[in-house]
Amino acid sequence: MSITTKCATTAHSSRSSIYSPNQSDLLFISLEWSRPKDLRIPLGMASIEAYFRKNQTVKAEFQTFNLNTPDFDVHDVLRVIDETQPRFLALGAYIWNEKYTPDVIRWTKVHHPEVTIIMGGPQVTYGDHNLVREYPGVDYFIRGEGEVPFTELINTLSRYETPNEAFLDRHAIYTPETIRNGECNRIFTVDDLDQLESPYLNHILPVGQNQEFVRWETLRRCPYRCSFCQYHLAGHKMVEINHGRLFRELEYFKKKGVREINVLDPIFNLSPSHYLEVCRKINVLGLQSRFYFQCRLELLCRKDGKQFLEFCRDHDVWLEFGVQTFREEESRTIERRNNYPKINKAIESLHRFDVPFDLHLIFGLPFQSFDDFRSNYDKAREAQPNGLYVFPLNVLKGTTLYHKRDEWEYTFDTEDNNIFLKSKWMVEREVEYLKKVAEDINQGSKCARDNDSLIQLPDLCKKKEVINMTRRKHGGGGKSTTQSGGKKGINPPESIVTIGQIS
Ligand code: B12
Ligand code: SF4
Repeated sequence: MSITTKCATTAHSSRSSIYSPNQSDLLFISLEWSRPKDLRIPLGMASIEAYFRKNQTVKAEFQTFNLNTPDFDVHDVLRVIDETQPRFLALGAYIWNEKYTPDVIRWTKVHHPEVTIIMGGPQVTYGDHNLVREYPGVDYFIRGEGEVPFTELINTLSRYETPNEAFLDRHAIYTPETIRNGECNRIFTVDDLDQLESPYLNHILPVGQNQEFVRWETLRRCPYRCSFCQYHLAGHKMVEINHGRLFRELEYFKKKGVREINVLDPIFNLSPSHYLEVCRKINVLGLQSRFYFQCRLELLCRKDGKQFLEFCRDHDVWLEFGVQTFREEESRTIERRNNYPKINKAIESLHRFDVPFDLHLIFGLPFQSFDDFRSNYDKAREAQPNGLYVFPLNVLKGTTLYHKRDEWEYTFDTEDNNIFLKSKWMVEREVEYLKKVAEDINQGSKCARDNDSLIQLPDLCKKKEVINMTRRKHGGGGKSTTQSGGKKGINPPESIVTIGQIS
């Protein structure tokens, strides 16, 4: 994407060198990807805003733009920057806004060179010395959890002080200069989550009466180290939000009659002293909301598992399990180390306790051929989940898998969340077919959940059929011309298969 003419009129607006007191010193922009039921403000930005508002020294404006709405236009973002003329511009970098952020930065530096640009979010947290090349024009990169370092940095800069080396180092803040000097190792994590503010209780995230859906966190970080996932890189020590805050948030959700609460914790059922307390509070409050928890199947086999399953059975709970693969070799390669005997036992318990659950699979993992994925899929079906969600592999920056991308011959689409296009073990046609089928499966699972019906999971075509199907459609071998980072040569998925063709 390149930003060209449309903003030309505003782009040349004159800019006073004397800073107007009516302007915001800080403009924080979030280019967001959200689901239809989501609150319009993402939790990451809201958490930063809640902390910032308590500790701020400058006038600030936080704005969200939703990328997946038909009327999204990047020129609206530029217009806001132009109109606000902030002293500091903050941007959250997520994989879904990768195709806009570098251009927004470039445009800002050309039209408002005096603006100090500060950037954070997962694309920065998991980036390395290449950040300078990837986002030219950024003045400060903040790696990690942004609430504290961001607020401290703005407060320092607003006093017209230059942050010293020790300050930058303590907060894992990097300038292009420090990165060029070879420093970019630390990621900031909040040891004591008590110092953060609740974006719900502070009304940064406005919750309406009978709110349909909220996302909620009770802890941060993950002790596992799956090689495709960025999440674990920030450190393995899981930290919980104190129960006092969590319980007040639950009481607030109850008062508001929130209908669905999606818990973001990577693994909710990790620490019994934490999660069973949260369950106990839900029970005591008599909360009627539907809860979604992401859990690990093996942990259901521990002593506390039975208590949790009873809780789930007696409340409106839906469990989600990212098994990702049923094959030992893949599990080992991705360092996930699934324990299949325990997984089978846990699945049996879920059925025995009549707890609804979804399984999640990834296709495109290392050492996974098309037929290997078919066998994973069949095993997942045998488990008779209430929903099955199938996702293509994202080759995410900073992960072990990303570092091995050449060895494993991954190509991926940098314009589309780094979704893989092929690997050493799967060819383009197979990937395209699976992407199309995955859409149908995921949609079917969602419909079944919403309508309280049973999901019908289709059989997957055999490898030979997929190849023949594409030959018929394209009249020949259809040699792929796909390149890493581009979309050229990819046939649209519609040409591969329609749901009617799945037998
Ligand atoms: C909720 C969620 C979603 C929601 C987003 C809805 C929403 N509006 O929030 C949905 C379901 C749509 C989604 C989709 C996807 N997601 Co998602 N998602 C998450 C999840 C589970 C929680 C995000 C969250 O709210 N976290 C809590 C807040 C407090 O943390 P945070 O957002 O990271 O923000 C902190 C820091 O990043 C930083 N920060 C953030 N912004 C800024 C800005 C500045 C200036 C500064 C200084 C700091 C800063 O400070 C914040 C506070 O500490 C995370 C995993 C996780 N547990 O974090 C994955 C995650 C964000 N998703 C990820 C991915 C890969 C995806 C998908 C591409 C594919 C997939 N398999 O899920 C799709 C993309 C959508 C699309 N089709 O284009 C990756 C992100 C990778 C990346 N580099 O951006 C994550 C990290 C999971 C992972 N596997 O590693 N996702
Ligand atoms: S995939 Fe899940 S379990 Fe694995 S490291 Fe990421 S958050 Fe943790």
